[in-house]
Amino acid sequence: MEMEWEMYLFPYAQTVEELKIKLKGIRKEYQLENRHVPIEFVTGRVKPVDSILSKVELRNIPLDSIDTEMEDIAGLRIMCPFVEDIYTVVELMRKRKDLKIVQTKDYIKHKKDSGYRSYHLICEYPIQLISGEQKVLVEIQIRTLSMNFWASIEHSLNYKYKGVYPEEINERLQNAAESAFKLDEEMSKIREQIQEAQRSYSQDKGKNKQKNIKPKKK
Ligand code: 0O2
Ligand code: 0O2
Repeated sequence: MEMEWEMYLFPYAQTVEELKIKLKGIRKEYQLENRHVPIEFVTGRVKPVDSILSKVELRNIPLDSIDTEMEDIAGLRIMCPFVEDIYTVVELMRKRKDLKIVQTKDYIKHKKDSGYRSYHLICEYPIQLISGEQKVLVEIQIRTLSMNFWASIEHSLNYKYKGVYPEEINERLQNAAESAFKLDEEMSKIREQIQEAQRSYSQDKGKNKQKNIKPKKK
């Protein structure tokens, strides 16, 4: 990569690294507390220069305003086990004091025409440079494993067909997106039933026990 690009993209690379550590920290905290972990894994990337340049051309973005016009130069992706977890993670993000959400896109309640589902947060993240603070725009995509499976494959096909699919493939992709979402719904139902079964089991256990001494949490 040319030195100038590397310097220009440094704040974005720093943002991705910092946020990856922080988001993985959330995962660890849930694990330590023995609670259901709403994050399966986190990935991040800085948009490659050639992708930035193609988007600049496609959208007619002036080169001197890509820092405000292009929201996904820094990109984080959070994969969740269940659809409900996505909204838990969104709430966690809202409460954070180290970033500011400037836009939300709920492509789960309003899926895209392609069949794409995910929840996107566009955030402003302040990083500390030797020259002072810089606010960096970052896109955080939050999705289930199933949504990720569909999007990864569709994305690689998109590369081949440049977004214009033959009608039959288009239809199959739409069907596959619906099947992926049905899988999410089915998994959520199974989870609810298990939780219910666990609740009634622990209630029964509680009745039979005379003493149930546990250290109190502060
Ligand atoms: P990257 O590429 O920068 O994201 P740790 O060992 O604690 O640092 P973690 O996440 O607990 O990391 O380890 P794990 O779960 O073995 O994952 C290893 C790497 O693979 C992690 O990336 C995960 O983000 C990534 N990963 C795990 N499962 C999947 C998957 O199903 N699909 C994809 N695409 N990636 C996955 P790193 O190490 O943070 O690097
Ligand atoms: P990459 O890095 O190749 O993934 P808008 O102007 O708001 O309507 P915009 O700015 O394109 O639309 O943003 P959008 O659609 O909210 O989100 C952009 C990113 O979401 C894309 O990045 C993809 O990562 C993902 N995405 C959106 N739609 C689809 C889709 O139909 N299929 C797949 N696989 N991913 C999708 P880029 O720009 O493609 O870059």
